[in-house]
Amino acid sequence: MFDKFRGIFPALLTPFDESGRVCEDSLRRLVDFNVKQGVDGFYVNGSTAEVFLLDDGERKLAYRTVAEECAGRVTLIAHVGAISTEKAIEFGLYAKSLGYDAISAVAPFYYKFGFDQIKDHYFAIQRAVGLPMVVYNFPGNSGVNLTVDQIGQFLSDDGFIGVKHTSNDYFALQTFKAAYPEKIVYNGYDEMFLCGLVMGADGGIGSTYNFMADKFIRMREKFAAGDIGGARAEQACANSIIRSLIKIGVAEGEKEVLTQMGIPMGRARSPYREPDGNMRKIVREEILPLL
Ligand code: MN9
Repeated sequence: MFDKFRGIFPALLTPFDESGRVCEDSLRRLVDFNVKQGVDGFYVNGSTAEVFLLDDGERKLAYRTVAEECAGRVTLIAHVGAISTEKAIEFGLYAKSLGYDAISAVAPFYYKFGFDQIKDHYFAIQRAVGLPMVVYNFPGNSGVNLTVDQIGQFLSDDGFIGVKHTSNDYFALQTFKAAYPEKIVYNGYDEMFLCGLVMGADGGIGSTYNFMADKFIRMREKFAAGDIGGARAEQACANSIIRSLIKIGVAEGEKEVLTQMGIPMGRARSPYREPDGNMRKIVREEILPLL
């Protein structure tokens, strides 16, 4: 019943033009390029989109542009996460009006809310918006550490269809799958996608998929066919690229990769760094040859 939520979902980047505004044309090209690669859907306005560096109008423009360009070709998940419950609901209702299939939200961060407050936040968003919700578990960046039992309190509810698990804790990932086999578990760290598959993930939501979804699609196919050596080779190639990205900054580097591939992405917003000669050289010499 959740089939359309399985598979490879790029967490779309947000392209900017030379004056720093959201570039609709590049966003459309990025969407189209990925649909043609065979992705199963998109995760829109997630961490990779620099979502907390966008204003409300920019965020809505991205939801709208992606929905228009996709025109029903693939599944769409809108990340609506915000510290404010009201804001998250506003984004969720907007995404719903555009035909999105599901919403997702990172836990409200910075103010160190207790679990009761976090739980109320999620349920209020899901109930008000009325779309299926994917919990975004990203303790490394949000600073919010939810226990497996706490995440289970969401997964046991019909309004919640799964979890995007961006964590090294693969025991937790397997525990979600064991307790809620019908729900969708997305692997979050691309460099460990194969670990996620081994432990039962139904797919992945990732940033590097923006420019190398084909490797992750093949990894998943090879794993499903029992070709573990082949799947490991795909992961190894992806990881050589990710190691180079980490040297230059993942957010900055991913934009430079796509720019050099012919889809201009602009620079990541400050405080992210502007691309310099070294960044461009690493992308050109270490990353592009492996794509
Ligand atoms: O959500 C992404 N995390 C961030 C997942 O963007 C912070 C990942 O796709 C990582 O960017 C990727 C590289 O570390 O695994």
